[in-house]
Amino acid sequence: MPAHDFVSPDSIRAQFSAAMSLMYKQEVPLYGTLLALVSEINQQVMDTQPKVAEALRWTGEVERLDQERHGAIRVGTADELATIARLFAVMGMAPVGYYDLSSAGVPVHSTAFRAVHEQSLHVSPFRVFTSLLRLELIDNPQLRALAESILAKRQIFTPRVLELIAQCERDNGLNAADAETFVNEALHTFRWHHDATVTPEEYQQLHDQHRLIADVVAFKGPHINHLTPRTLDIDAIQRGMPAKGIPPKAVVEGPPTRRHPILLRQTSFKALQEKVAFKGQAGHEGSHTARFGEIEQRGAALTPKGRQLYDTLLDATRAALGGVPAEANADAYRALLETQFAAFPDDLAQMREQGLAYFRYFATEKGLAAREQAGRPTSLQGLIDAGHVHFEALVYEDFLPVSAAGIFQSNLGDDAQAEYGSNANREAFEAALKLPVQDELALYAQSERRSLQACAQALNLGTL
Ligand code: OOG
Ligand code: NI
Repeated sequence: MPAHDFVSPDSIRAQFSAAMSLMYKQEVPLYGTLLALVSEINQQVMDTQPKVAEALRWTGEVERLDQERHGAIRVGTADELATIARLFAVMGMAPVGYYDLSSAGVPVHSTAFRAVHEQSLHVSPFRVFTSLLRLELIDNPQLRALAESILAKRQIFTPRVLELIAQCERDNGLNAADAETFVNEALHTFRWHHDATVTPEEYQQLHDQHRLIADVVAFKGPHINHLTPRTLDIDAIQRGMPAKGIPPKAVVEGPPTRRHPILLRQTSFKALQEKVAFKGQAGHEGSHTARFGEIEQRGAALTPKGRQLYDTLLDATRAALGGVPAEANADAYRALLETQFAAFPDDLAQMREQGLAYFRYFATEKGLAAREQAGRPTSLQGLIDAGHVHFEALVYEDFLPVSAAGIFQSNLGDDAQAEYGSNANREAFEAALKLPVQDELALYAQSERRSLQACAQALNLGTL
């Protein structure tokens, strides 16, 4: 089949993202309520904050905002992870970043599957935070063996999706009809299953070890556990949730409110109690809590220097609070966060001059009009000062689950704190994945570089 009959991976991802959102809306009606609130608030921000709206127009984020989602799944075995990677590759998603969550008391390590090029992200920024269970961190050999034997028996992919993945790898693409089938078949892997694969006793054993282990092992597949839309004002969301009958967690995770947001701020509502049918228990139902709602606001991607400053200020805030942020100390936490983060400049020019964030550069009308003029500025700073080049922060496309461990804890229940120490093992993760994970910082730097090259070309300059 000629290549021009193939659907682009970006378009398959866009289709899949829309299909996933529709499925989740049916599975979790509260998610639909949340989407309505997010879209209401985003519209308000676009209407009342012209500077924010203008920045989003420069970067093109205004066009992707409505479809922007991240999902999260947890798989049980190395084979499942490697096949998930092949499935996501059909949709142009690659593993980016390595996250060790054992340090946050969760026995998994993770990556984020996402598009890596800004043009692809523009078409569909859909991401899936994907965790692999680490049974090797469980020091109960019987339980480990039980979990392994249960996981060895399940197949989380439909036969047809496996065929289509292989076909896509062989032919280097899928035509429109196959792409549509692929999307529908792939969706099955992420569905919620009311029927557990274990008896109530087995479920209890798994659950007693860690709630997350039961969530991964006791079901037919890695149901999507949340699907998160992007808001332009998470404080307004946090305030607006109770009126919609959605109780939010006590504090928003991440940096404080700023004029120029950085990284990621997230809030969530508690996991739902789901009815579950266990094996050998006809007619009776148990329950399981796994799925929750999350909302996020995204800001500038930080350089290593910016990230270090962020981490230092967040640590100082936690130290000053002298405890975990919760309902009782939420106001004190917010005040401390504000105070500490006064040391992080809230001005794009300063953030750029101090090398704290990554940026995107654009040739302006004025710059284009002056491109033949003798004596015009040719250095980046000169062009910026003369208004020939405009810049905006590059948006953070990744995650902060360890520093936002509050999301995990509030959803696992406060009784579920576990200690695994710090057990980062990227090599083992990549061996399971059968791929290296990409370095997110290198991707931001490349994107910044490409925008500078495009500017130089548009302005008829050698390099910038
Ligand atoms: C993943 C949590 C990570 C985020 O937004 O940081 C995540 C999980 O609970 O499986 O989605
Ligand atoms: Ni999330």
